[in-house]
Amino acid sequence: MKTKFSILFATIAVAAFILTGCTQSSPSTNTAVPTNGTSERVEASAEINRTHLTENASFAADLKIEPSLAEAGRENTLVFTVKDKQGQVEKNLQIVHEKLMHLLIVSEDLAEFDHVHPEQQPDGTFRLNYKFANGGTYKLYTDFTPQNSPQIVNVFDVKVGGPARTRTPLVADTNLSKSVDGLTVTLKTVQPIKAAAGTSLDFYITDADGKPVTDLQPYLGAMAHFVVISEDASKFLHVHAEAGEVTTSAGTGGHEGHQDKHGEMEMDVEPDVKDTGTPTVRAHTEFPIAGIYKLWGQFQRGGKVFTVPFVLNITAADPNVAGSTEVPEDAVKITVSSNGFEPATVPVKRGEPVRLAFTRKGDGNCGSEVVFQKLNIKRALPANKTTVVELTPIESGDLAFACGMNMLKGKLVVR
Ligand SMILES: [Cu+2]
Repeated sequence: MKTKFSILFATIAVAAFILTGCTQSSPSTNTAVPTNGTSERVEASAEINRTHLTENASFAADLKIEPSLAEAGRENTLVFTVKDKQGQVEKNLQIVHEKLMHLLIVSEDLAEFDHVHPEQQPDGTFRLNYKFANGGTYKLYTDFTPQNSPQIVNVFDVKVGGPARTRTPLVADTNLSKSVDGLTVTLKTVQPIKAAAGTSLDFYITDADGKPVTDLQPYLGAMAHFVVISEDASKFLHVHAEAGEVTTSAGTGGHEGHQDKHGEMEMDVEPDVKDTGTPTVRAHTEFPIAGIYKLWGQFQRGGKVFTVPFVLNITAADPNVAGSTEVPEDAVKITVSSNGFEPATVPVKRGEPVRLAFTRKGDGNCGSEVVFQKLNIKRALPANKTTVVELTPIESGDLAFACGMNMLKGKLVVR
């Protein structure tokens, strides 16, 4: 559910999750750094551009680099200071997923990715010694939650001095199966993924022997972490998943129960590691606009963090979403009227993504929304329009759906 396209957004689990035994060090999870392909040198710049990804925030971080210019290949100290609107240092931040501050560092071309955690100092500043791999511009997304505040994301553009590498073009993956250090993560989703339509992303994780992984460990208090950044780096999503519970957060404009309404993109994550035939981790999300996005999934197993990147091409929103009566060719067409859902029983294949096109005839019925309780999917059904719901049934049996008042009922029969 998007709100405004013009503003940036961020999302994260809002509930503070305090663990006393949290990891002390912040192991760098930098993904394979592309090798330097040119000898061209980038000159560092002292100018650090900051963009707010949170609307109407009462707090903002600033960033200073010590020594004054960031230089590749050596330790630079990143110093973040969170301040209120009066410019006072705000020390009182909430611990969210074991950390007071999360920092995502990506190169401008999204080829390099790192998820690290600056440490708070007695003076309230957050410091981290960090070595950039190459010269060039990096985007630093800092993510923190002051007391009595929604989660806040600021992004900083830092021009790092040093030898540049060749820009890595961002090309959508044709193979959605990725192997990283013996772990294979396969993303299964409807193709193509359409903007402005809910979609599920199912991640199947197998080990080197091809066996489903059932022993993922919580990483920073979550079963999986997802970071999604649009090609132009203007859209950012950071999600922490809780075992057995759907989480999402700040910056989202959607479901009830979310505490903040500032953003434009959301992702719910449900871990499911019980059955071999089911995805290891599932995420429901909605990409706000068409374009190329890079997604990094982070999973922990055997004490090691695996960072697995995907590049997704999100195609333009279906015209039906905007209200035409056309529906995608491959969709199952379901009408909603005072007679209920027609058809009310829809056979679907287990593990196969399916599109359901709900056309609501008139507003003289209670079908103003459709709810798949079990999947935590709820979509508005405007009158005389067609709304497409995409999902992948993962369990055999009946998968019920109903109108928001639970009066009109239907089911998918999953085989
Ligand atoms: Cu983090």
